[in-house]
Amino acid sequence: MQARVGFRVRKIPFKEAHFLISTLEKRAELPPHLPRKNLPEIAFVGRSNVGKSSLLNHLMGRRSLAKVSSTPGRTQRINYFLVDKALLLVDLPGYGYAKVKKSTKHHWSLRLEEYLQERRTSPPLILFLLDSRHLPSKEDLTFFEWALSNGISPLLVLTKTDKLKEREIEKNSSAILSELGAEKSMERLSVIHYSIKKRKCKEMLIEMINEKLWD
Ligand SMILES: Nc1nc2c(ncn2[C@@H]2O[C@H](COP(=O)(O)OP(=O)(O)O)[C@@H](O)[C@H]2O)c(=O)[nH]1
Ligand SMILES: [Mg+2]
Repeated sequence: MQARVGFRVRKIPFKEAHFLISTLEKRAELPPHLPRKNLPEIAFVGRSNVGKSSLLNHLMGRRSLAKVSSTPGRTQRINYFLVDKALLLVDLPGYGYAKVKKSTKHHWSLRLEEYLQERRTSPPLILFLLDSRHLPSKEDLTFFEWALSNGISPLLVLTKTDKLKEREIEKNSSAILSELGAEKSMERLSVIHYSIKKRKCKEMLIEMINEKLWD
């Protein structure tokens, strides 16, 4: 994935975003006015309520670009956003919300997999969100293994760190990484401790995304 202007790699500043399309379809037909085809994609993956939509809004400095729901499990659609006319952000349905009917849960995980397998660009940059207060769920572990075995090394975002004390963040972060078996894949894994209440998190994430996109 290279976006070069002359010989310089272009940095995406995450300044401007607009909603493109919301789809239940297996493969989204993106609107024809895209600047070009095969834009790099950044997908947000994680269980319902982990903070995917909040992160997307925080990153773009918008209050309600992606709908933030206090009722978990509401975002069933795949929502596409165009950023700086240079990449697509993809807000995927969350998985693993206990109160959802089993058939619906199955449907969601299937759709996540479909998106990942049928993506237009390869591979997408995946922001894998985990709540900094909890150990990964079984589904988190399954997803992580699946990603690694498909050659995708997600950028790990530990969310809601404002709810923890500094030393708890470190402690939980080690426990989460160890649970993921991340020692084995350490060199490929980037981790960020995130809070939508801290501005510097956003700037750090933008740096990390740009590094990942153009390395
Ligand atoms: N304190 C705090 N709350 C957060 C943070 N990120 C998300 N939340 C809250 O977590 C809930 C779920 O967020 P949402 O973005 O809808 O999660 P999604 O289901 O993964 O899209 C909302 O009530 C958010 O306000 C954070 O960094 N700090
Ligand atoms: Mg959401």
